[in-house]
Amino acid sequence: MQKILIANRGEIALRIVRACKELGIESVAVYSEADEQSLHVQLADGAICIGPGRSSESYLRPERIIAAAEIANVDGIHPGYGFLSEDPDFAEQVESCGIKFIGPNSDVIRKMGDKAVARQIAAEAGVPTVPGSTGPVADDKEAAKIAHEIGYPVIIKAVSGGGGKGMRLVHSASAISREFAAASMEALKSFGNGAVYVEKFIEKPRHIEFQILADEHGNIVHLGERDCSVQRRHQKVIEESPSPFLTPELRKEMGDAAVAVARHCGYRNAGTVEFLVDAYGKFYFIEMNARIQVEHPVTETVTGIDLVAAQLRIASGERLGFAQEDVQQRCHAIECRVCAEDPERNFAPCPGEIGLYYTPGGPGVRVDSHAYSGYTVPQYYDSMIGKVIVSGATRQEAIERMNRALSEYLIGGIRCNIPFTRAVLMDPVFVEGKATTHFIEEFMARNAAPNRQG
Ligand code: MV4
Repeated sequence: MQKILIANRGEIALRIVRACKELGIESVAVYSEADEQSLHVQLADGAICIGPGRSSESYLRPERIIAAAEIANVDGIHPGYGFLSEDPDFAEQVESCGIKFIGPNSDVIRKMGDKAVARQIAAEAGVPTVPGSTGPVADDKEAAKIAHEIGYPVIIKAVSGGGGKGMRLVHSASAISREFAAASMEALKSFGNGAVYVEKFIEKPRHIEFQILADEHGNIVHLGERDCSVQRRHQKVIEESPSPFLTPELRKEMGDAAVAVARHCGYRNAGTVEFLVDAYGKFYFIEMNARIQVEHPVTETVTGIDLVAAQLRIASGERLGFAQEDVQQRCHAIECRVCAEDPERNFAPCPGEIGLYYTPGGPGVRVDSHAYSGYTVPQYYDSMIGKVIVSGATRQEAIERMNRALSEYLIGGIRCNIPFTRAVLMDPVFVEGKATTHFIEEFMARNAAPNRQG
């Protein structure tokens, strides 16, 4: 590959431009009218405007992106994350134009996009899944029957879901019909597909995901885990590796399971296998993400492997060039997402012009951000404006370094979540490595202003 188009914006578009420069690949950015001043446009070798600010009229339009790719005469398209990155129809159209889609093939994206099919693939690969339905459930009667068999509480999930939409927790038989209807309705509205499935609800799990890389010659390795338990409303806040919860034995077992899922579905390129881990250390496959993820720098920092460069090499047909035993977890890494949002106003997005802007540096600190002094955060997109990634010899050193780095990060003119994230970092439950997916909720309750009436 000599020239690629980047079908994304923001920090990930910039991250891909940087990988291209280091590999001697020409990069072409696409941008909306709201992103004309974005750093990814300025740093790419070329740039093509694909429409107005709203993503439904720009970054989510396959035909505009493919037209830009044909005009620029690129060899490949990197989709980044979000937008069209896991749209199997987009990947298929790209492939049919003779352009390399930098990701898995469209059939695999389609399979993994159906969470009930993904569950079946994992089960076939001999990987533990959460007890529940085999495939989608037809109606509330079937949901009630399965819930009765596995026992309450159960969780109803959208087949096309992810990110918590179309998901309902059900505590008893009396609520199952109502919640089945609600989940199905929400799924239909959000994804155009009302199909849902049922799983046993795992209480206070940890969300631990494994990064995998697969080349086009059958070589598959995992690059260890990321613990993403610190989430707020299904938005990750802090990610780290290694997980403070995993033992070497459990890590090996889960890593082998992740590779088995990837092998069984014929996965190519970079991907992530998500697990829930319960308090006893039992793990369950839940989903596979067929894309590069926001938190990929955590894995890059710990393993020393450049994941975006690996994606580009794999898409060019190169071999991985290393084996599982060559992958080492060399340090502890933590990532914090920096968002233009106001924690004091229920995390409302805060678009607007950044005034003063100073990014942290020093030993063991990486900042991936497209922001700069004078940059205006557009209203149309996700509020994430950057990520801080730190390394440390130990988890404690990484936490202290992150606190130091966040204290240096100055973002003027708009509200951001840095003070909130620092408070989370210093919370004893997080510091002790005991955070589950319920941690942020508990943290917010503990730190809420006391009720003065009482
Ligand atoms: C679960 C679960 C517990 N039991 N499934 C959330 C989004 C999607 N990626 C999967 N998710 C979960 N699935 C079973 N069977 C817990 C979560 C979950 C979660 C649930 C409630 C509140 C916050 C959460 C954060 C991460 C995962």
